[in-house]
Amino acid sequence: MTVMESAPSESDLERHFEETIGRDQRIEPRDWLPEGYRKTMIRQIAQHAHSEIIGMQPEGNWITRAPSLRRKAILLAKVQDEAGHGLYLYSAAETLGADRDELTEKLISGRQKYSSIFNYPTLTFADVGVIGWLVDGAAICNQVPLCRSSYGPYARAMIRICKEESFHQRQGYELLMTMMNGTQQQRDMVQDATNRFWWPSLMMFGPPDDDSPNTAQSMAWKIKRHTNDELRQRFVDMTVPQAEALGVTLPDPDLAWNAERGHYDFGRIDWAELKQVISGGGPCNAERMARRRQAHEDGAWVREAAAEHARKQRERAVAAATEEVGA
Ligand code: BYC
Repeated sequence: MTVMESAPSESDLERHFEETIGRDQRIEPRDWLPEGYRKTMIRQIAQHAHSEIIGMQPEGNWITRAPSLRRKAILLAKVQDEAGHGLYLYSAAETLGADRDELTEKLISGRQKYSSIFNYPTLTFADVGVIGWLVDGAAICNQVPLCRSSYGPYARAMIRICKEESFHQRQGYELLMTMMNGTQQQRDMVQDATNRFWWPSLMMFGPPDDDSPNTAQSMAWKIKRHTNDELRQRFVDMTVPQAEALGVTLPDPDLAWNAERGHYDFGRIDWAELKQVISGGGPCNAERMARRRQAHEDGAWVREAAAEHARKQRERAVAAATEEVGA
């Protein structure tokens, strides 16, 4: 006589989930997971994917006007990497049951967010360098700990993304070094771009911890490994010496080494500005969304052709199978 094993109860599954997290092991797509975890993970991964895709716009703006073939090749490669990051991330969200079309629909209808930083204009080629240095630098700070995030497909995607981000950061810094060794006009461009991007880069880490509704639960689930303020501080500490080596001034008169804390103190961030940009009122929100919508519409024929191709393939496979059975 065989003994039928009874299906695990919801509380067994929940205990198993909590124990997996507690042991610092990964949650995989085959595992049971609480609905809240699934929703949080989809929210974060989708926002991250959208950020990569929208993030192609500000720099893409300079591809046709890059000052040399070398700079153009580098910039093209970087922007293509960002498309790739978006695609890995959408795939990671699909392992949680999210539908990619739906995610795109939510982005273009404004129901899902993307990073605030991409709502600022890129006015000169120095912005390309500063985005590499500060924006990708902030992204690395935020994303290296996500390689240890509890959701397996996200954490693994992040390993490759971080390697590529590190190339992005270096190309930005190298471009700025070159400009700083150039003419006074070039140095002024770098300083101006730094002035415009410094504070928005600090905002990329999200609201302060006491105003961050998702941090506590995401830390408990080990989705996030550090709080927003911890990572922001790490970024400031890392960047100040880089600014000194570059010879630019960070636009914050309160920036000062605090020997007691072992960290740099910095000035007050304008959180009203972050709120405004997140809620659609930043300098380029409308432009970024209009461009993304247009790209989606322009791509309709590709989606239709791919769907038609898949339909024909299926039809042929069914016909071949029927023939085989009949033979
Ligand atoms: N912009 O409770 P909180 C890149 C939202 S791509 C917009 O702290 P959480 C690159 C937040 O979503 C960089 N929204 O949230 C690409 C939440 O809203 P909902 C993208 C923001 O999730 C191309 C609400 O505010 N990186 O590097 O615990 C070229 C409350 O916040 C922002 C990622 O996506 C913001 N800055 O923490 C170059 C990294 N900040 O959803 C470079 C992955 C907060 O509740 N994401 N919000 O309506 C994360 O690490 C976390 O999601 C965050 C926010 C730290 C961003």
